Amino acid sequence: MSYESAKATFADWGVDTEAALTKLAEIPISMHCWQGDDVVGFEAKSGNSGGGIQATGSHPGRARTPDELRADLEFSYGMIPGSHRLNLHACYLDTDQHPDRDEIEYSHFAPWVDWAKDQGLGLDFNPTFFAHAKADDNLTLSHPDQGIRDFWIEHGKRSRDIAAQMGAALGSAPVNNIWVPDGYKDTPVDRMAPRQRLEQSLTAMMAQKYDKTQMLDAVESKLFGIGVEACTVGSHEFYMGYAIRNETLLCLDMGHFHPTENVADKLSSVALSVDEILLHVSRPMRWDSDHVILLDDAILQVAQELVSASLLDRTHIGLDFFDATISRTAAWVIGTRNMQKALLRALLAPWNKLKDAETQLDFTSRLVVTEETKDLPYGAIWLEFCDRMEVATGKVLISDLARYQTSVEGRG
Ligand code: RNT
Ligand code: ZN
Repeated sequence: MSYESAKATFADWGVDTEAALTKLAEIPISMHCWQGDDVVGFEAKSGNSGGGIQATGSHPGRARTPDELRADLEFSYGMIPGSHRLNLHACYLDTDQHPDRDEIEYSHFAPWVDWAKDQGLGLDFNPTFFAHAKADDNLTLSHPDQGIRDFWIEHGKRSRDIAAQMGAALGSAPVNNIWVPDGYKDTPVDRMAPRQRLEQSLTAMMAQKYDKTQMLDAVESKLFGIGVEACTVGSHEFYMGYAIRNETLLCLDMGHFHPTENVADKLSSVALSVDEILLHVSRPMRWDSDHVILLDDAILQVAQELVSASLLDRTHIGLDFFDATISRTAAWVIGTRNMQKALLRALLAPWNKLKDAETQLDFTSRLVVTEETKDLPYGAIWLEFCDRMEVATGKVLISDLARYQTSVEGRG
């Protein structure tokens, strides 16, 4: 179907496709660097990522250096319509020096900032509280040992400072997201003490205040992880309360709740108590939280809530998945485009009709409209978007992705 006739079909439902395309082009997605190298990073060490977030698989082509990762990112952004952001983790520093986590400085990330400037990308940042000898107990900011807590507090302080300097250099405030793996494999006898220690460490770490135009603090909860099945110190209730009391962003990772919980349902509730939200869009599967996102119901519902509840302006959309069994670049491209496709569908919904029906308790009409509009020609609108943004679709996309993957397979 041509764009013009699809546009007329949507107009019939009272939906303005031009407005939807304009809006979609303005929504940045923060693509996570760690899909490109299986969460390994560029520190002088080998081994797995630790903290229960190991990527599995051995598909060829993993980026081994910052230059390889940037090349893969450039290719991937070229396949994604619109202009976006890069979400960097502190373990992805780019320097010949070997600073420990409590020694990192802005200069170790300056090449990323120069590159982001050159590419027209915004940056986001994350302190790395895992994959380190001082995290081997699965306790960091809540560790009973003051020395270990101080080490991680220093890492967190430096990360915030680095993020603020990145923000100043790029004129766009990074979200600095804090996730710690802290928890217990078996049932603890004291859940209060570690939570008090985490609270105190966070307070010490965030004592320095930064303007919201420089950087934004976010905190990320989790239900459980491999190795911390019995108790996660930074639970949802812990960080929800923390974010409200301390006016930070709350990060909702879609893989960090019980599988029957619906993260889309949480957005409006959370938005009544916190100013801004960070999303880690992910796809949980059984005990794993990080499969590549599909255009599935969970993603569509999150996008619908962002549009229906007018939350786009105060939600930072970040992605969080890693799959080492497939092309890393294809995973980025398909996952990010799926987030955009979900947003496009949400922007193309006849919200007035749906909300009117609901207010009048006419649930029959609501059902008929949600189901009938599933047949609308979203594909033609997406093709038009990609066309205007000059990115490939369909068979060309498939062959471009395959060609790039072949070109990196010699990396070993
Ligand atoms: C882990 C969290 C966290 C990480 C990244 C690498 O469960 O989701 O966001 O995935 O920091
Ligand atoms: Zn996450």
